[in-house]
Amino acid sequence: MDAAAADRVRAALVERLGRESVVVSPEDRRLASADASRMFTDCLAVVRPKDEGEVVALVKAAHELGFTIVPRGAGTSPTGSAAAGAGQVVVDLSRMDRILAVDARDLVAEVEPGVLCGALQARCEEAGLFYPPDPASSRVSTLGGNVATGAGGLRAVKYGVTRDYVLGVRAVLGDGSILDVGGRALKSVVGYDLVRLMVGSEGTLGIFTKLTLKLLPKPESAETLVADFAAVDGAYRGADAVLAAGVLPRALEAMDGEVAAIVADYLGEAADPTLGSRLLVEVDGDREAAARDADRALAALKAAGATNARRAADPAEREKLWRGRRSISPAVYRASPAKKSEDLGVPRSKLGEAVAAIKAAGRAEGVRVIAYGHAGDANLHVNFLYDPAQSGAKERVARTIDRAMDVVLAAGGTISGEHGVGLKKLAAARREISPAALAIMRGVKNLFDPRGVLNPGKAVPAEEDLCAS
Ligand code: LAC
Ligand code: ZN
Repeated sequence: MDAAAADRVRAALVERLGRESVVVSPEDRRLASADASRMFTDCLAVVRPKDEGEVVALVKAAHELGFTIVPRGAGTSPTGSAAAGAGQVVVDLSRMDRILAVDARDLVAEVEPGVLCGALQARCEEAGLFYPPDPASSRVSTLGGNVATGAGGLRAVKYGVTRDYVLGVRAVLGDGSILDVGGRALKSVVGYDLVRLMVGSEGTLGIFTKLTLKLLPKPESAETLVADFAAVDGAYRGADAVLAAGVLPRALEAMDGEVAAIVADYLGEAADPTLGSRLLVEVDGDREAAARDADRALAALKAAGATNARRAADPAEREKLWRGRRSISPAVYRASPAKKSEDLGVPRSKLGEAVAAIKAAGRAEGVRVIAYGHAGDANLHVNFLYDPAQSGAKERVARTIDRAMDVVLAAGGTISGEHGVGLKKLAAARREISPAALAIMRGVKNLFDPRGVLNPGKAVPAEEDLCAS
């Protein structure tokens, strides 16, 4: 699309949707095109709809004016699910941010897609309720984005991931029609599970306009424990020991000592140079059950070799520990000129050896590899740090990542536990998804979005990619 055509599309969008909902300044376009993948070029325009009617009008305009649409929550996708480029209009759903209902008796919330995950969590807690999914980004990421990417997070080991809390979805499909599936019934087995299909579809099947989410009663009490180990794999052994002791914590988060040092530096705190690895554990339940589980977990951690295993001293320390955990991603960004991050999953029993094999691959290529992640669900975040100015560094990182994919796939794992495929992982996804499954996925895409206006080229490798393999 040349500059004159782009101007015509912008003018037509303003005419149809009004100045309040259409943003065309170069700065706004650049900001809305980027997500945490840092893969983007400037988009054509940004539409910030105030309601579903404007979303429908936008999809119809896409057909008539010839652009494609990139749905966007808060842009925290590390894989490029929300990255936009030339010829694309970003639909930023942040204005559709009403919590429509929090119903204690139905145990259900109804929200618009732009509600921040943390805002719903807080609202539920005020009402004695609990929305368990808790991506590390929950303070800034939106529920629409969480559902679109099938976000996981810090409490999955006990409570499951976002997918497990989505009861209903209302979405505008690629032809501008509305799909309204699921609802307030906590159980339903009627027809194919289209609700589940929409979860993790990364904006390629529909643009969410309303979500119905399941809630739980709020646990009375939660306790946070921290355990330090001299060995780099100590935290993984500690996580196993806690589960083997019959305790199911709501969080079981491991990090390398190196990662803890990077976070300490980021937060302006002192680092412990002797630390090999650290495990954060959070148990919850009624007061007595949480206290008993904390005691049992501490005993298991000490028996597994923790040099220091203790309860967070007070709510302030608890908050500090979790703030540190949530800061890992931004802290690592600051600690290295460049990083690639992978979000791998393996069967639980393979976690320690997978990390060791990936680090060995890094050493063989001279690439610094650091690891942290959700040890409870064996969902591993490995970061590959490098300096792009060094000749051959990118290639060495690419080879190390390829080797990491070999490791997890050979272990029966997955190339993404929670971040999705986006743009970044299309080649890797082709290694995991069978040709038969890919054909079905492409058929599904075609049913939901026959003319390919919704987030094209993301989430599911295209046919050309398949032929190229
Ligand atoms: C985390 C993000 C990167 O767990 O998934 O911090
Ligand atoms: Zn994570």
